[in-house]
Amino acid sequence: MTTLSPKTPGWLDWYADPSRPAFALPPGTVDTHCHVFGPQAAYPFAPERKYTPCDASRVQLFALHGHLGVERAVIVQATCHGADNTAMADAVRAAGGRARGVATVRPDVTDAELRRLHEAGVRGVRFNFLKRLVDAAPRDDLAAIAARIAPLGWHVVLYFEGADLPELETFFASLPTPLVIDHMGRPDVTRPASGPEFSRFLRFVDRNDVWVKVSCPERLTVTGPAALDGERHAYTDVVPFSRRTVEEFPDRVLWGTDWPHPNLTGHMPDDGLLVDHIPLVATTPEHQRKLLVANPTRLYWPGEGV
Ligand code: 0GY
Repeated sequence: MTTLSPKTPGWLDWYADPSRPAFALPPGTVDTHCHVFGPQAAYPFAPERKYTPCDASRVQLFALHGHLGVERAVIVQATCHGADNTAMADAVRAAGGRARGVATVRPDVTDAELRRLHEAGVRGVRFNFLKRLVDAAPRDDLAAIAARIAPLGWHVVLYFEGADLPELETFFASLPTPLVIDHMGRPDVTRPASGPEFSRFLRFVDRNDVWVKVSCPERLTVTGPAALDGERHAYTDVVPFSRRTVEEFPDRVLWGTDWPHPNLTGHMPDDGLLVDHIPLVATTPEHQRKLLVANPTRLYWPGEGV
């Protein structure tokens, strides 16, 4: 019998009983950023991982999506599984065409493995620059991976801290694929959304073939989930950043839950409240349709003609 590793001390489990959102997601809504963790007994975590999470299975993910009204998903490989994409790829296959995947691969990945991942529904790889999550990978390795996946029509998902963009952006601009940026490039939301740091980020988006996930208000917030106006409006300090992004790039923004919310230490969000955050960010039905349906469908299910 395999011994299961205990969770990282202080680990917060995902919210077991999310509220029903007041905002009705439009038909065809895609959650472009969610993960599965294990279950560990079936899909062991990677030895090089930096945290051990609770289990968060595909069955639990699909149940959450049913509850919220999400119809399709992009399941992003979580760092606790390293470059073993089995749990993610099995989840994508199990969704029967209603999910796509984003993998983690090493430079020595074989063509056969890339083909197998593509057949499962994988359409991108993720490059992660957060030292608390992964050891740094040589840029030559990342460039080599990008060159391998470009002919498949895949993209590169980038996860980095806003403060690191000046040092990374030349490298990002050299990559031969479309780019998808996680969580708005993690801005410091105590600074103004109209200030130089976030403006630089948006200039980078403007110059390049870049999509932006306006996701993770619960991770970026400093003020927290308090519903300041007595409505179901949480994480209001993040709104100026996400709203500016949606208004400047309505055709290149994506939304995601980030379920099961790895590594949050202060609080675990109610996923229903995260859905009710959307109309604060995309304030018109047209912007909501683009954010939730049209843009992710174009990126992950091209050919459907939305
Ligand atoms: C996220 C954010 C985090 C973690 C991971 O793969 C992961 O471990 O993505 C984080 O800790 O900020 O996007 O899920």
